[in-house]
Amino acid sequence: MTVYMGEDSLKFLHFSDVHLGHRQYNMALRRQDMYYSFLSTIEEGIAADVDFVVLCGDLFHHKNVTAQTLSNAEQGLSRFVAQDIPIVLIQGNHDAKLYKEDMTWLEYLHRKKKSILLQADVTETDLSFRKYDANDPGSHAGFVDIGEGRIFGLQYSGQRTIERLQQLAPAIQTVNDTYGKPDWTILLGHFGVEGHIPGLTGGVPGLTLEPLSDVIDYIALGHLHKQYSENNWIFNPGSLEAHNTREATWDLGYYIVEISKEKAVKATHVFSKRRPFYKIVFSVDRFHSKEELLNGFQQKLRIEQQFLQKMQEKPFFQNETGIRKPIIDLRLKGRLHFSRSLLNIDELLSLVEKNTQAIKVQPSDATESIETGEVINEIEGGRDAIFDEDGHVNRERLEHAVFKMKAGEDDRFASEKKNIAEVLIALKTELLANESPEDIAETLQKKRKTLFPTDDESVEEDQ
Ligand SMILES: [Mn+2]
Repeated sequence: MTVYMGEDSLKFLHFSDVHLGHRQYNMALRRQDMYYSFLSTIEEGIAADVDFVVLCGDLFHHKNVTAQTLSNAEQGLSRFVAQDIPIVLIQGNHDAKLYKEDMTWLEYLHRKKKSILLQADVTETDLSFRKYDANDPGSHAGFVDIGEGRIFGLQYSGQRTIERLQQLAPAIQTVNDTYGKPDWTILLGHFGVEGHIPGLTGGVPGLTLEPLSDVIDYIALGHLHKQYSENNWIFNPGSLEAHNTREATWDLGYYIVEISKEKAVKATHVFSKRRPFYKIVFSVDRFHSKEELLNGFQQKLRIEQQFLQKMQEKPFFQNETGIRKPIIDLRLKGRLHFSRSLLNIDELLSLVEKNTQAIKVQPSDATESIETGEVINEIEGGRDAIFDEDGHVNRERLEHAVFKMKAGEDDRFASEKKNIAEVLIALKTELLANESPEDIAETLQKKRKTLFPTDDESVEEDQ
């Protein structure tokens, strides 16, 4: 592969978290959506005339990649290869291998020269980078020189991320001493930086990256599915598609980045092409019978349809055929004034489907009724502990209270019920962030050791 370098600046595409093969809601259509966002990003990168591409982890969603998914990955990457555009990538937490003795699909693609896989060689105490050799690619390289610049890659490192980040600056210095200092340097990483997603655990404090400021000009990240950047230096583009309703409310996409000869970085974030998610919040407070509620719901749908249409018309929510059918998040809230047994959610769902052409409607029932009232009375602090100033249920508080109540019911845990509730919430957050089972287990083990230091630990030896 050769690289064309512009006269005064170079341009690259930075994207991440493609999650090819994710059949969200068990739907083939959602898997196609992941592929579509990948292909359209590639096409847009090529149209922008980029010199090279960096992909910061989670190309694949599952470790057991199917033939269809691998074929999709190869077809996408081949478009860059056909244009002589090098694509440099790293391993994310989703790109793991199926068996210990196996190789990852990223290694397979590297050996086939479809892309260049970067990862540091690590031992218990040390970290180093090997130079990429196109004549002998091996399973991976540590860094690659492109034009006058250099790209380093750090694979997903889970609980060891901070430790490895601390080893980076000296390892990069060693490479620069051996091979000469390049004009510009990019680091690829798959980890989150603290402070960008409320409630997220396991992020790296921004300060950890400070020592890299002398040796790195652009930190290209992936992992958190939300766009953020810091100091025109750290950049996270977000995933290409939304993998849950919360992500759907975030800015998602990719960066087109220009670096001038003077190393001035100009990164432009572009929304990726994805399916619209639309949220309908319906309050049941005003209705005193099922019939009233159904009428009110139909009125509500007529209004929401107009807003939905405006959303669907945004260019990044369209595909080559135009408007795309949405995914709808239907949230019911408020106090129900008639028996819950009369509230037929399926009936509401089919009304939504009929009126919006949604490919999927996800209900969430947050209504309060006679039944939930009983649970709330049992909770320490009662209503005041659960409802906010406006009288709405505060989900986090309710969750915390229920976890605390459940832990308190068991004599072994009663004395630590508040801490246990916090551990459960931390585990839930990690689960929802798609952390690997190994990492979640590690968090649990750590917390358990802190809370119950005298426990028998033999169970932990079980792999
Ligand atoms: Mn991801």
